[in-house]
Amino acid sequence: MSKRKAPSSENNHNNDICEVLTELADYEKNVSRNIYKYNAYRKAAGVLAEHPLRIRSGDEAKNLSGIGKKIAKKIDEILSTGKLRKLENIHSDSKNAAINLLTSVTGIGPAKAHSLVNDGITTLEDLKKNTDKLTHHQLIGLKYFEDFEKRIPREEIKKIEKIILDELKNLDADYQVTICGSYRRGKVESGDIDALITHPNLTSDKIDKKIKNEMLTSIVQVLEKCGLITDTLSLGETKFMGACRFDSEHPTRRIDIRLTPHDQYYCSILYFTGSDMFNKAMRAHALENGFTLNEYSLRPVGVTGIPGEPVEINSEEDVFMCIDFPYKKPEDRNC
Ligand code: 8GT
Ligand code: MN
Ligand code: MN
Repeated sequence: MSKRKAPSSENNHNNDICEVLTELADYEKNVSRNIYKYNAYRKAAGVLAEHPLRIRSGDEAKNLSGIGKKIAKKIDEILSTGKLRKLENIHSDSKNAAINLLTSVTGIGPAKAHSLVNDGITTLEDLKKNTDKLTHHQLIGLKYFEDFEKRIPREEIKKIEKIILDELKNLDADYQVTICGSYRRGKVESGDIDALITHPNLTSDKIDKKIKNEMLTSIVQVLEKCGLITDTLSLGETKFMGACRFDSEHPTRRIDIRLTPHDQYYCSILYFTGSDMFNKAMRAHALENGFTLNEYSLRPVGVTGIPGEPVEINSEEDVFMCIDFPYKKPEDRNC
């Protein structure tokens, strides 16, 4: 994943309000560490971003799902004054600013950021002087901080996609690769590259952790050898997080690679395409229709509440159809 951002600003009639709510969400996540409030602000921002009209008052906003009294009041303040005192106060607190900066380094979460700030470490310069306090992941995050902040143009991801396709074809012609995330949703720029890979020989009924890990390791090795992958943040059984670079003229980019069983490929594609808010809405819809959906499978939930055997899924459309949810193309999943 990449660090969360505000909902898309393209065609968003309530962009200014969404930006404020997203900043409040980040504050709740990183500083207050209140995930409940974080989710509430993100949900409100998502609903407003999708609303086809400009909201004129808090009262009007309250008619939308996910917007209650407190957020409505904030919307009124933003509409009448163009700003929000609560956010101004948050901005004027230097501890908040430090936590925000530190959590924008990949690998540094809210808890680590708090402990660093308590140790008096508040800037990137401070971090560079205290590398003994950082994990390997955090050190790489610091090393490429400026590069990782840059958005990746679609054209560059296309070229990187081609390299991955060509290299894997040489390794084994049966590999299938899909670049998911915001790229698959048609965005002109992305925060990172999310590559999903499967192979017909890899099925969930004969999962062999060792074989899976060997497969992922050999994929990473091939991509290192050709010069694409430059650093490893973490390498697990099915998930690689790292850094890559098209060539020395381009910045170093964040790349996530996941290896998924063939029979779970479409549920995984759906999940990793996102957006995360679209996924939330789709999962909720699935539950209302008696199914539980995750990155692996779609399963019916009986009266007992215990999920049954996974439904056979051969396309993304299958998932939409099973839960009676109107199909949306990846480009229409940007909420
Ligand atoms: P981006 O351009 O900022 O990278 O936007 P993105 O491609 O939509 O976001 P991402 O963070 O790269 O996540 C891509 C998908 O991965 C999301 O749709 C989400 O379902 C899934 N995802 C992960 N890990 C995590 C995580 O830790 N948190 C969240 N919220 N989503 C995650 O794979
Ligand atoms: Mn990602
Ligand atoms: Mn992404």
